[in-house]
Amino acid sequence: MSDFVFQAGITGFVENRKRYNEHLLKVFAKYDKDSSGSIDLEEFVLTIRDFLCEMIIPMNDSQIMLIESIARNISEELIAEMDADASGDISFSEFRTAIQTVYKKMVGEE
Ligand SMILES: [Ca+2]
Repeated sequence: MSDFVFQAGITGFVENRKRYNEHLLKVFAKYDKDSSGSIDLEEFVLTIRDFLCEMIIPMNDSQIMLIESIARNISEELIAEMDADASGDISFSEFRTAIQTVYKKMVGEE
């Protein structure tokens, strides 16, 4: 199920921006668990955890715990960075930027 996020990262680098946007809106809605229209820290931790699990594929519980802790660090950092109005959560456009930032870090592309 987390391949949604992974595909979002991949699709971000192809030409079809409209399709990417529609796809990412679905991802956003999926992780906006309380349908508040924004992603808060806990929702974002889940997003990033799934994203990392797609790319790294944990082999055991301690790796899963490590990924969760990394996901939390990344999420806190990114939300602080993206959240211009300090509301504690991120909008769709902030979310899109955040996903692309994580993806670029993971694949080492600029
Ligand atoms: Ca929410």
